[in-house]
Amino acid sequence: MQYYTVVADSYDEAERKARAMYGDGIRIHSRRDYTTGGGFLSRKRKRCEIVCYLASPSHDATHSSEKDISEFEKEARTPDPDTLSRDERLDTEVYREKPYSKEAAAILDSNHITDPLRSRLLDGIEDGPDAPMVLAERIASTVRIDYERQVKPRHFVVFIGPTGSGKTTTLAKAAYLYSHNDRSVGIITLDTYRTGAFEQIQAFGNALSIPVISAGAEDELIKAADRFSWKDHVFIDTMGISPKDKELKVRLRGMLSMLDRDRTDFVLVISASMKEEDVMEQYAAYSDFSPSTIAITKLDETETIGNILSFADKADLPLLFFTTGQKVPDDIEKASGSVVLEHMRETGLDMKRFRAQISLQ
Ligand SMILES: Nc1nc2c(ncn2[C@@H]2O[C@H](COP(=O)(O)OP(=O)(O)O)[C@@H](O)[C@H]2O)c(=O)[nH]1
Ligand SMILES: [Mg+2]
Repeated sequence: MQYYTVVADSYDEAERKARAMYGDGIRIHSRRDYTTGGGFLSRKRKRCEIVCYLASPSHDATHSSEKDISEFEKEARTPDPDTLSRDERLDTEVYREKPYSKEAAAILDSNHITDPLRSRLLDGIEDGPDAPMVLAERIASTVRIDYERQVKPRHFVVFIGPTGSGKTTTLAKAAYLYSHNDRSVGIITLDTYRTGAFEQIQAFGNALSIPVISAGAEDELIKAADRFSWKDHVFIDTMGISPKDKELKVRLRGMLSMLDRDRTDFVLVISASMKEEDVMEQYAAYSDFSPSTIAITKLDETETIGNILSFADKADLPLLFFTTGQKVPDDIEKASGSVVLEHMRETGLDMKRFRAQISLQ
Protein backbone atom coordinates (compact mmCIF):
# COMPACT_ATOMS: atom_id res chain seq x y z
CA MET A 1 0.00 0.00 0.00
CA GLN A 2 1.17 3.51 -0.76
CA TYR A 3 1.34 5.87 2.19
CA TYR A 4 1.39 9.65 1.96
CA THR A 5 2.70 12.00 4.59
CA VAL A 6 1.28 15.48 4.77
CA VAL A 7 2.60 18.18 7.07
CA ALA A 8 0.78 21.37 8.02
CA ASP A 9 0.23 23.76 10.91
CA SER A 10 -2.67 21.81 12.38
CA TYR A 11 -4.36 18.46 12.10
CA ASP A 12 -7.39 19.93 10.32
CA GLU A 13 -5.20 21.75 7.82
CA ALA A 14 -3.17 18.59 7.14
CA GLU A 15 -6.35 16.59 6.61
CA ARG A 16 -7.80 19.24 4.29
CA LYS A 17 -4.61 19.26 2.30
CA ALA A 18 -4.48 15.47 2.11
CA ARG A 19 -8.06 15.34 0.79
CA ALA A 20 -7.33 18.05 -1.72
CA MET A 21 -4.25 16.24 -2.99
CA TYR A 22 -5.33 12.65 -2.90
CA GLY A 23 -9.15 12.82 -2.88
CA ASP A 24 -11.84 11.87 -0.39
CA GLY A 25 -10.82 8.22 -0.54
CA ILE A 26 -7.94 8.76 1.88
CA ARG A 27 -7.84 7.08 5.26
CA ILE A 28 -5.68 8.48 8.02
CA HIS A 29 -3.24 6.03 9.44
CA SER A 30 -1.52 8.06 12.12
CA ARG A 31 -0.72 11.48 13.38
CA ARG A 32 2.35 13.11 14.89
CA ASP A 33 2.49 16.50 16.55
CA TYR A 34 5.77 18.32 16.99
CA THR A 35 7.32 21.77 17.10
CA THR A 36 9.93 23.33 14.89
CA GLY A 37 12.14 26.37 15.34
CA GLY A 38 12.62 27.97 18.71
CA GLY A 39 16.25 28.83 18.07
CA PHE A 40 17.81 32.28 17.93
CA LEU A 41 16.39 33.05 14.53
CA SER A 42 12.98 31.44 14.47
CA ARG A 43 9.96 31.27 16.67
CA LYS A 44 8.58 27.97 17.85
CA ARG A 45 5.93 26.62 15.52
CA LYS A 46 3.50 23.79 16.11
CA ARG A 47 3.31 21.28 13.28
CA CYS A 48 1.20 18.25 12.62
CA GLU A 49 2.17 15.35 10.38
CA ILE A 50 -0.41 12.86 9.26
CA VAL A 51 0.26 9.64 7.44
CA CYS A 52 -2.57 8.53 5.22
CA TYR A 53 -3.31 5.94 2.57
CA LEU A 54 -5.88 5.45 -0.12
CA ALA A 55 -8.66 2.99 0.62
CA SER A 56 -8.05 0.00 -1.65
CA PRO A 57 -9.88 0.20 -5.00
CA SER A 58 -11.98 -2.86 -4.14
CA HIS A 59 -13.25 -1.04 -1.07
CA ASP A 60 -16.25 0.97 -2.15
CA ALA A 61 -15.91 4.23 -0.25
CA THR A 62 -19.54 5.11 -0.82
CA HIS A 63 -20.53 2.11 1.25
CA SER A 64 -18.43 2.93 4.29
CA SER A 65 -20.81 3.89 7.03
CA GLU A 66 -20.78 7.13 8.96
CA LYS A 67 -19.74 5.05 11.97
CA ASP A 68 -16.61 3.74 10.22
CA ILE A 69 -15.61 7.24 9.31
CA SER A 70 -16.11 8.75 12.73
CA GLU A 71 -14.17 5.85 14.25
CA PHE A 72 -11.19 6.28 12.00
CA GLU A 73 -11.22 9.99 12.65
CA LYS A 74 -11.30 9.43 16.39
CA GLU A 75 -8.39 7.06 16.09
CA ALA A 76 -6.52 9.46 13.85
CA ARG A 77 -6.77 12.17 16.46
CA THR A 78 -4.80 10.03 18.88
CA PRO A 79 -1.10 10.74 18.37
CA ASP A 80 0.48 7.50 17.28
CA PRO A 81 3.93 8.11 15.85
CA ASP A 82 5.39 4.61 15.77
CA THR A 83 2.73 2.52 14.14
CA LEU A 84 4.38 2.23 10.75
CA SER A 85 6.85 -0.56 10.18
CA ARG A 86 10.25 0.36 8.78
CA ASP A 87 9.24 -0.95 5.32
CA GLU A 88 6.12 1.12 5.34
CA ARG A 89 8.14 4.17 6.26
CA LEU A 90 10.45 3.52 3.33
CA ASP A 91 7.44 3.22 1.06
CA THR A 92 6.09 6.55 2.21
CA GLU A 93 5.92 9.40 -0.24
CA VAL A 94 6.62 12.54 1.70
CA TYR A 95 4.82 15.72 0.84
CA ARG A 96 6.11 18.71 2.73
CA GLU A 97 4.41 22.03 2.58
CA LYS A 98 6.48 24.44 0.54
CA PRO A 99 6.47 28.16 1.16
CA TYR A 100 4.09 29.91 -1.19
CA SER A 101 3.15 33.47 -1.97
CA LYS A 102 0.31 34.77 0.19
CA GLU A 103 -0.45 37.37 -2.47
CA ALA A 104 -0.85 34.68 -5.14
CA ALA A 105 -3.06 32.69 -2.77
CA ALA A 106 -5.27 35.75 -2.19
CA ILE A 107 -5.68 36.21 -5.94
CA LEU A 108 -6.75 32.60 -6.38
CA ASP A 109 -9.13 32.79 -3.42
CA SER A 110 -10.80 35.95 -4.66
CA ASN A 111 -11.37 34.12 -7.95
CA HIS A 112 -12.86 31.08 -6.18
CA ILE A 113 -10.17 28.71 -7.43
CA THR A 114 -10.29 25.63 -5.26
CA ASP A 115 -8.05 22.63 -4.63
CA PRO A 116 -6.48 20.66 -6.17
CA LEU A 117 -6.01 23.31 -8.89
CA ARG A 118 -5.27 25.96 -6.23
CA SER A 119 -2.42 23.94 -4.70
CA ARG A 120 -0.96 23.14 -8.11
CA LEU A 121 -1.00 26.76 -9.19
CA LEU A 122 0.60 27.94 -5.96
CA ASP A 123 3.21 25.24 -5.74
CA GLY A 124 6.61 26.86 -5.37
CA ILE A 125 5.53 30.46 -6.10
CA GLU A 126 7.49 32.51 -3.62
CA ASP A 127 6.53 35.86 -2.17
CA GLY A 128 7.88 38.82 -4.05
CA PRO A 129 6.94 41.47 -6.59
CA ASP A 130 6.84 38.92 -9.44
CA ALA A 131 4.42 36.55 -7.72
CA PRO A 132 1.24 37.77 -9.55
CA MET A 133 3.04 37.62 -12.89
CA VAL A 134 4.36 34.13 -12.26
CA LEU A 135 0.87 33.09 -11.19
CA ALA A 136 -0.75 34.58 -14.29
CA GLU A 137 1.70 32.79 -16.52
CA ARG A 138 1.03 29.57 -14.70
CA ILE A 139 -2.75 29.95 -14.97
CA ALA A 140 -2.48 30.60 -18.70
CA SER A 141 -0.33 27.55 -19.25
CA THR A 142 -2.21 25.24 -16.86
CA VAL A 143 -5.76 25.75 -18.10
CA ARG A 144 -6.52 23.22 -20.82
CA ILE A 145 -7.83 24.66 -24.05
CA ASP A 146 -9.42 22.55 -26.78
CA TYR A 147 -7.46 24.04 -29.67
CA GLU A 148 -8.03 20.96 -31.78
CA ARG A 149 -11.84 21.19 -31.74
CA GLN A 150 -11.73 24.95 -32.11
CA VAL A 151 -10.28 24.31 -35.54
CA LYS A 152 -11.84 21.04 -36.52
CA PRO A 153 -14.63 19.43 -34.56
CA ARG A 154 -16.01 16.06 -35.56
CA HIS A 155 -18.92 15.65 -37.97
CA PHE A 156 -21.65 15.74 -35.30
CA VAL A 157 -21.32 18.32 -32.54
CA VAL A 158 -23.94 17.75 -29.84
CA PHE A 159 -24.63 20.48 -27.28
CA ILE A 160 -25.77 19.19 -23.90
CA GLY A 161 -26.37 20.88 -20.57
CA PRO A 162 -28.98 22.25 -18.19
CA THR A 163 -32.00 24.20 -19.42
CA GLY A 164 -31.25 27.89 -19.73
CA SER A 165 -27.48 27.43 -19.73
CA GLY A 166 -27.36 28.85 -23.25
CA LYS A 167 -27.14 25.74 -25.43
CA THR A 168 -29.32 26.96 -28.28
CA THR A 169 -27.83 30.44 -28.40
CA THR A 170 -24.26 29.15 -28.17
CA LEU A 171 -24.88 26.45 -30.77
CA ALA A 172 -26.12 29.07 -33.25
CA LYS A 173 -23.06 31.27 -32.57
CA ALA A 174 -20.67 28.31 -32.86
CA ALA A 175 -22.28 26.98 -36.05
CA TYR A 176 -21.86 30.41 -37.61
CA LEU A 177 -18.24 30.65 -36.45
CA TYR A 178 -17.36 27.32 -38.07
CA SER A 179 -19.33 28.10 -41.23
CA HIS A 180 -16.96 31.01 -41.71
CA ASN A 181 -14.00 28.70 -42.12
CA ASP A 182 -15.39 27.65 -45.48
CA ARG A 183 -17.27 24.83 -43.88
CA SER A 184 -20.75 23.79 -44.71
CA VAL A 185 -22.88 23.39 -41.57
CA GLY A 186 -26.39 22.30 -40.64
CA ILE A 187 -28.41 22.27 -37.43
CA ILE A 188 -30.67 19.53 -36.07
CA THR A 189 -32.73 20.21 -32.96
CA LEU A 190 -33.96 17.39 -30.76
CA ASP A 191 -35.69 19.88 -28.47
CA THR A 192 -39.26 19.38 -29.62
CA TYR A 193 -40.60 19.49 -26.07
CA ARG A 194 -40.41 23.10 -24.98
CA THR A 195 -42.87 25.50 -26.61
CA GLY A 196 -41.10 27.90 -28.88
CA ALA A 197 -37.88 25.87 -28.89
CA PHE A 198 -38.04 25.14 -32.62
CA GLU A 199 -39.06 28.71 -33.47
CA GLN A 200 -36.05 30.00 -31.50
CA ILE A 201 -33.46 27.90 -33.32
CA GLN A 202 -35.16 28.38 -36.68
CA ALA A 203 -35.05 32.15 -36.23
CA PHE A 204 -31.29 31.88 -35.61
CA GLY A 205 -30.92 29.57 -38.60
CA ASN A 206 -32.80 31.99 -40.88
CA ALA A 207 -30.77 34.96 -39.69
CA LEU A 208 -27.48 33.11 -40.22
CA SER A 209 -28.49 31.21 -43.39
CA ILE A 210 -27.99 27.84 -41.76
CA PRO A 211 -30.61 25.14 -42.45
CA VAL A 212 -32.40 23.71 -39.40
CA ILE A 213 -34.24 20.39 -39.14
CA SER A 214 -36.30 19.28 -36.15
CA ALA A 215 -36.16 15.63 -35.06
CA GLY A 216 -38.38 14.34 -32.26
CA ALA A 217 -37.66 10.61 -32.56
CA GLU A 218 -34.89 8.24 -33.56
CA ASP A 219 -36.10 7.67 -37.14
CA GLU A 220 -36.41 11.41 -37.67
CA LEU A 221 -32.87 11.96 -36.43
CA ILE A 222 -31.55 9.29 -38.81
CA LYS A 223 -33.37 10.96 -41.71
CA ALA A 224 -32.12 14.43 -40.75
CA ALA A 225 -28.53 13.18 -40.38
CA ASP A 226 -28.88 11.57 -43.80
CA ARG A 227 -30.03 14.82 -45.38
CA PHE A 228 -27.02 16.59 -43.88
CA SER A 229 -24.54 13.79 -44.61
CA TRP A 230 -22.72 15.98 -47.16
CA LYS A 231 -22.23 18.79 -44.61
CA ASP A 232 -18.87 19.22 -42.90
CA HIS A 233 -20.44 19.66 -39.48
CA VAL A 234 -23.91 19.03 -38.09
CA PHE A 235 -24.70 20.85 -34.84
CA ILE A 236 -27.26 19.07 -32.70
CA ASP A 237 -29.26 20.98 -30.09
CA THR A 238 -30.82 19.08 -27.19
CA MET A 239 -33.29 19.76 -24.40
CA GLY A 240 -32.04 20.26 -20.85
CA ILE A 241 -32.77 17.30 -18.64
CA SER A 242 -33.29 17.64 -14.93
CA PRO A 243 -31.52 14.98 -12.84
CA LYS A 244 -34.96 13.70 -11.78
CA ASP A 245 -36.31 13.34 -15.30
CA LYS A 246 -35.11 9.82 -16.03
CA GLU A 247 -37.58 9.19 -18.86
CA LEU A 248 -36.43 12.20 -20.87
CA LYS A 249 -32.82 11.24 -20.31
CA VAL A 250 -33.43 7.68 -21.57
CA ARG A 251 -35.17 9.14 -24.62
CA LEU A 252 -32.36 11.56 -25.35
CA ARG A 253 -29.76 8.85 -24.88
CA GLY A 254 -31.72 6.56 -27.22
CA MET A 255 -31.78 9.19 -29.95
CA LEU A 256 -28.12 10.13 -29.55
CA SER A 257 -27.07 6.49 -29.69
CA MET A 258 -28.10 6.61 -33.37
CA LEU A 259 -25.03 8.75 -34.07
CA ASP A 260 -21.67 7.23 -34.91
CA ARG A 261 -19.76 7.82 -31.63
CA ASP A 262 -16.40 8.13 -33.41
CA ARG A 263 -17.76 10.99 -35.48
CA THR A 264 -19.45 12.81 -32.60
CA ASP A 265 -18.29 15.45 -30.11
CA PHE A 266 -20.32 16.25 -27.00
CA VAL A 267 -20.00 19.84 -25.79
CA LEU A 268 -21.14 20.51 -22.22
CA VAL A 269 -22.63 24.00 -21.94
CA ILE A 270 -22.29 25.52 -18.49
CA SER A 271 -23.12 29.01 -17.26
CA ALA A 272 -20.22 30.81 -15.59
CA SER A 273 -22.55 32.15 -12.91
CA MET A 274 -23.15 28.69 -11.45
CA LYS A 275 -21.45 27.68 -8.21
CA GLU A 276 -18.79 24.99 -8.53
CA GLU A 277 -20.83 22.46 -6.51
CA ASP A 278 -23.86 23.00 -8.76
CA VAL A 279 -21.72 22.59 -11.85
CA MET A 280 -20.38 19.30 -10.45
CA GLU A 281 -23.94 18.12 -9.90
CA GLN A 282 -24.94 19.02 -13.44
CA TYR A 283 -21.82 17.35 -14.78
CA ALA A 284 -22.83 14.15 -12.99
CA ALA A 285 -26.26 14.33 -14.67
CA TYR A 286 -24.64 14.54 -18.13
CA SER A 287 -21.63 12.31 -17.54
CA ASP A 288 -23.39 9.40 -19.32
CA PHE A 289 -22.86 11.29 -22.55
CA SER A 290 -19.11 11.61 -21.87
CA PRO A 291 -18.71 15.27 -22.84
CA SER A 292 -15.26 15.91 -24.27
CA THR A 293 -15.16 19.69 -24.04
CA ILE A 294 -16.89 22.67 -22.38
CA ALA A 295 -18.46 25.89 -23.59
CA ILE A 296 -18.79 28.47 -20.82
CA THR A 297 -21.62 30.95 -21.19
CA LYS A 298 -22.68 34.24 -19.62
CA LEU A 299 -19.23 35.50 -18.73
CA ASP A 300 -20.77 38.96 -18.91
CA GLU A 301 -22.92 38.09 -15.90
CA THR A 302 -20.15 37.13 -13.51
CA GLU A 303 -16.93 38.64 -12.23
CA THR A 304 -14.86 35.49 -12.07
CA ILE A 305 -14.54 32.13 -13.74
CA GLY A 306 -12.46 30.42 -11.05
CA ASN A 307 -15.41 28.17 -10.22
CA ILE A 308 -15.48 26.87 -13.80
CA LEU A 309 -11.72 26.52 -14.02
CA SER A 310 -11.70 24.46 -10.82
CA PHE A 311 -14.53 22.31 -12.17
CA ALA A 312 -12.85 21.84 -15.56
CA ASP A 313 -9.67 20.78 -13.80
CA LYS A 314 -11.48 18.22 -11.62
CA ALA A 315 -13.46 16.86 -14.59
CA ASP A 316 -10.32 16.97 -16.76
CA LEU A 317 -12.19 18.75 -19.56
CA PRO A 318 -10.66 21.35 -21.88
CA LEU A 319 -12.35 24.68 -22.65
CA LEU A 320 -13.73 25.31 -26.12
CA PHE A 321 -15.70 28.60 -26.18
CA PHE A 322 -16.70 31.47 -23.96
CA THR A 323 -19.83 33.49 -24.58
CA THR A 324 -20.15 37.02 -23.35
CA GLY A 325 -23.68 38.19 -24.15
CA GLN A 326 -27.00 37.47 -25.83
CA LYS A 327 -26.11 38.78 -29.28
CA VAL A 328 -26.07 36.05 -31.95
CA PRO A 329 -23.65 35.45 -33.61
CA ASP A 330 -21.29 38.08 -32.13
CA ASP A 331 -20.94 37.32 -28.44
CA ILE A 332 -18.65 34.29 -28.59
CA GLU A 333 -14.90 33.85 -28.42
CA LYS A 334 -12.60 30.89 -28.65
CA ALA A 335 -11.16 29.99 -25.26
CA SER A 336 -7.48 30.77 -24.74
CA GLY A 337 -5.05 31.45 -21.90
CA SER A 338 -5.25 35.20 -22.33
CA VAL A 339 -9.06 35.20 -22.46
CA VAL A 340 -9.09 33.20 -19.23
CA LEU A 341 -6.89 35.80 -17.54
CA GLU A 342 -9.02 38.64 -18.80
CA HIS A 343 -12.01 37.09 -17.14
CA MET A 344 -10.41 36.72 -13.76
CA ARG A 345 -11.56 39.12 -11.09
CA GLU A 346 -9.56 42.35 -10.63
CA THR A 347 -6.37 40.83 -9.36
CA GLY A 348 -3.85 43.57 -9.58
CA LEU A 349 -2.55 41.87 -12.71
CA ASP A 350 -1.44 44.35 -15.29
CA MET A 351 -2.71 42.57 -18.38
CA LYS A 352 -0.98 44.92 -20.81
CA ARG A 353 2.39 44.43 -19.17
CA PHE A 354 1.70 40.74 -18.88
CA ARG A 355 0.77 40.41 -22.55
CA ALA A 356 3.84 42.35 -23.55
CA GLN A 357 6.07 40.02 -21.62
CA ILE A 358 4.76 36.64 -22.57
CA SER A 359 3.22 35.68 -25.83
CA LEU A 360 -0.12 33.99 -25.46
CA GLN A 361 -2.43 32.45 -28.00
N1 LIG B 1 -26.09 37.48 -20.64
C1 LIG B 1 -25.99 36.40 -21.40
N2 LIG B 1 -27.10 35.70 -21.69
C2 LIG B 1 -26.98 34.60 -22.46
C3 LIG B 1 -25.72 34.16 -22.94
N3 LIG B 1 -25.93 33.02 -23.67
C4 LIG B 1 -27.25 32.78 -23.63
N4 LIG B 1 -27.89 33.72 -22.90
C5 LIG B 1 -29.32 33.85 -22.62
O1 LIG B 1 -29.73 32.80 -21.76
C6 LIG B 1 -31.08 32.44 -22.04
C7 LIG B 1 -31.16 30.94 -22.30
O2 LIG B 1 -30.45 30.65 -23.50
P1 LIG B 1 -30.79 29.38 -24.40
O3 LIG B 1 -29.79 29.35 -25.49
O4 LIG B 1 -32.22 29.38 -24.79
O5 LIG B 1 -30.52 28.21 -23.33
P2 LIG B 1 -30.84 26.64 -23.44
O6 LIG B 1 -32.10 26.42 -22.66
O7 LIG B 1 -29.68 25.96 -22.79
O8 LIG B 1 -30.96 26.30 -24.89
C8 LIG B 1 -31.50 33.27 -23.24
O9 LIG B 1 -32.23 34.38 -22.80
C9 LIG B 1 -30.18 33.70 -23.87
O10 LIG B 1 -30.28 34.92 -24.57
C10 LIG B 1 -24.55 34.92 -22.61
O11 LIG B 1 -23.40 34.62 -22.96
N5 LIG B 1 -24.75 36.02 -21.83
MG1 LIG C 1 -32.46 25.41 -25.96
